[in-house]
Amino acid sequence: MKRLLLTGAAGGLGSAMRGRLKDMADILRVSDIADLGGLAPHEEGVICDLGDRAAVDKLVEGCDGIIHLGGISVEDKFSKILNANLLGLHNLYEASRANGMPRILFASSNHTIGFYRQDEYLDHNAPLRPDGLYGVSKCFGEALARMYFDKFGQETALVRIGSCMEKPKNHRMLSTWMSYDDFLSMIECIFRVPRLGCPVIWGCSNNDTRWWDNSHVSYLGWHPRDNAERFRAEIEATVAKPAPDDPIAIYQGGPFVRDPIFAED
Ligand code: NAI
Ligand code: 15L
Repeated sequence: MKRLLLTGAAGGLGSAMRGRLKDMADILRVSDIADLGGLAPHEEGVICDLGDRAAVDKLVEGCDGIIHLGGISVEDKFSKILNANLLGLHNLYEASRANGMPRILFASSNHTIGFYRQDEYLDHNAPLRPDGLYGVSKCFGEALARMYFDKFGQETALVRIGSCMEKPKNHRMLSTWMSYDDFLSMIECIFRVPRLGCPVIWGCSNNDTRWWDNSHVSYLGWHPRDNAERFRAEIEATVAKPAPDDPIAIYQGGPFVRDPIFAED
């Protein structure tokens, strides 16, 4: 494709994926509210607050695909979540509708279903059970995307990312981890498949102890290759195992289930 937009490009995942996306498009438009650092020759940078409707309209103009990672990525005050994850999503979808509806990858989260137990195996039909306001905002994003698909035909991959980082950091992430390589191959499949629709895709590697069933999206041809199991010995040697009655060890959302509702200033 000619121009691919990556929001949240200054964040943890955005920074890790930015270079890896080089061959996906002639131009990678990287965007964030935070400093984007130096730009590679194939990149163009746009500083933009997702809550700013006019700025998001301009941001999306001329893009043939969107990887939407931008937003609040952990539990926070509702006002912050409201601006970035609710208003921001609405702005993005309206901008997309006005600009030819490029295919979107929406970075949803396992925190849409964080209150399921770790001994439950879920498919995409499992009712939502968010574990905080952050998780609720991702449920909103999924519902908004679905509505734009049903009403207008806007295609979106609703990627419920588990834990996408260099390597798993604790026992829970042996189930939820997704490697950067597997995320990249998923992105390639999402933008290559002739008809995407608006599927939920569980974002985890081929972990022995994964909790999620992706068989409904076999048409994507995505075959995650990594397996967190190779880090088990290291985790067991270096990270204290939570007690079995600790919510971290009980619920799929792990520590997020214990977060309070943060007070506004
Ligand atoms: P991050 O917090 O490191 O990056 C998010 C980026 O969004 C930041 O650079 C931030 O400046 C930007 N942002 C925040 N508010 C903004 C606004 N109003 N306007 C424009 N940009 C704004 O998070 P991370 O880990 O890189 O995650 C990326 C996305 O993937 C997030 O949407 C997150 O919810 C989602 N996700 C990530 C997971 C992971 O394991 N890294 C797991 C599940 C979901
Ligand atoms: C998320 O949704 C967060 O954005 C990320 O920081 C991780 O904590 C991840 O979930 C997780 O559950 O490990």
